[in-house]
Amino acid sequence: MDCIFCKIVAGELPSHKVYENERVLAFLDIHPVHPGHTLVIPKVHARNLLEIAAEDWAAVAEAARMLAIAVEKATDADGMNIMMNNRAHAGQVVDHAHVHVIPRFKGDGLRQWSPRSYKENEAAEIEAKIREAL
Ligand code: DGP
Repeated sequence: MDCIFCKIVAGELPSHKVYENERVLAFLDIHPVHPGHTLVIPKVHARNLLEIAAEDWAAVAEAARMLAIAVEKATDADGMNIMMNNRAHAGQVVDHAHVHVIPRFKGDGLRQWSPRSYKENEAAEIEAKIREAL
């Protein structure tokens, strides 16, 4: 499999590693929103959140929590975004699950998405569909 992040895990490609344990690796994003922008990945390949094993996700989520605290401290950030793109149409470029840990600064001007309002009955309908899908 030709996966960039698997090659980073295997040490075949260089990276600035900031943390690892038996399930998880965290390293600096090569194109940071701000310095300190970190990616947290499972060592075992999974394409995205929708396909990752529950145990690996639990480990990635806990590492992202720890790293949010560490990156905020290290960069003196004013806030932190924890983000994940899943599948190409949601902005995922690298097909190995990864959580972005991004320091944010007062007035940095980044916008994430444009909110909208629900139409009549729309919220109740999607609420029912989500409950049914669980
Ligand atoms: P996403 O759009 O969520 O799939 O983000 C992928 C991120 O991966 C993007 O911010 C840049 C980063 N990236 C891509 N290739 C490499 C690489 O070879 N090394 C590192 N450190 N980061 C990479």
